[in-house]
Amino acid sequence: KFIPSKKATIIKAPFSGGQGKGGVEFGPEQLIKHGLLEEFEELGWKYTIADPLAGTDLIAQKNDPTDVYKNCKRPKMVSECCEKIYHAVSDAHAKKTLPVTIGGDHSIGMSTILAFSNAHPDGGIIWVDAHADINTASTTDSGNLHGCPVAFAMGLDEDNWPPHFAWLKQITKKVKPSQITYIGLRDVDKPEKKILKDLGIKAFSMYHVDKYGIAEVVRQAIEHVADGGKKPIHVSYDVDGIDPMYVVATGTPVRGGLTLREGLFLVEEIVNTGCLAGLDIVEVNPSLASTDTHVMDTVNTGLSIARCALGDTLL
Ligand code: B3U
Ligand code: MN
Ligand code: MN
Repeated sequence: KFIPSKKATIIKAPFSGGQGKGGVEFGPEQLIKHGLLEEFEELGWKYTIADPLAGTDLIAQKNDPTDVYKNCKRPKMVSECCEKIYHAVSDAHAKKTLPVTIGGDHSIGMSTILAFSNAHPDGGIIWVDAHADINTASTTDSGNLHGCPVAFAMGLDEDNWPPHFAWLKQITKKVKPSQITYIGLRDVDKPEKKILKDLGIKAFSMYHVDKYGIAEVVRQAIEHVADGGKKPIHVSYDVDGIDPMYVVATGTPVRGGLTLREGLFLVEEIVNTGCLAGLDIVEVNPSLASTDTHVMDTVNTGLSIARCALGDTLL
């Protein structure tokens, strides 16, 4: 409905500055090496590739010990890279293509959902994750900004933002709490729970998936953010939403997650509405597996998410 042309922009985001571990910057190249582009071709999608971080010295920036602000780690690096990604995703929307942003860590979600909601002010966001990623600059305990992208995209606690985020402050149309819902939560910090409650953000934890079943949870999620399938939907998919038995190679695995089929079914169901208008696949970290099989389990999960999003599996 919203991307009738089957045209996509694949945005590479080999970014790891939002958390401490190395390796997540290899996510995009691993997914491409193992067949991401061929999937688009086989399924009849035209695509162009954007590489907004090309030419950025990511290694030097990640190792810069001076890049801290209060408790926030690498705010300058995160801000500069996220600004570039914001523009790349906005361009993809302006060209009426489906932006598919391949991470990298999830801090870049601040850019993708903000670009989406500026392109589609009535659109809805479904954030699939074990974590709520809604810590503010003040509440983050770890200081890792991949735990904060939703708060930044909503403009929460702006007064305490590191000064580097001036570009983001200038974007006046922020993501509204009513625009987003979560699926898969099971590791939410105490201050995050308060934020979710205070702002009335609808969230489906693993408890809800167990109690109502994934089909009902996805139905309610689509109902909540997209009027049951009348508005564009952006899916920000952190692969750690799926259980570590399928996705080992990710930075912060949490047991008790979605089965592989639940994790794919929810994408299929969203695609079935014809409303998918933006996708992120993040937190694939091939360096965090002890065997090649584990790397491939995780990479293949990312590839399966993409295949479902492109409409392969509905027959
Ligand atoms: N909420 C914790 C943990 C976390 C968030 N996102 C991930 N981990 N991947 C934090 O660091 O903010
Ligand atoms: Mn997560
Ligand atoms: Mn996340």
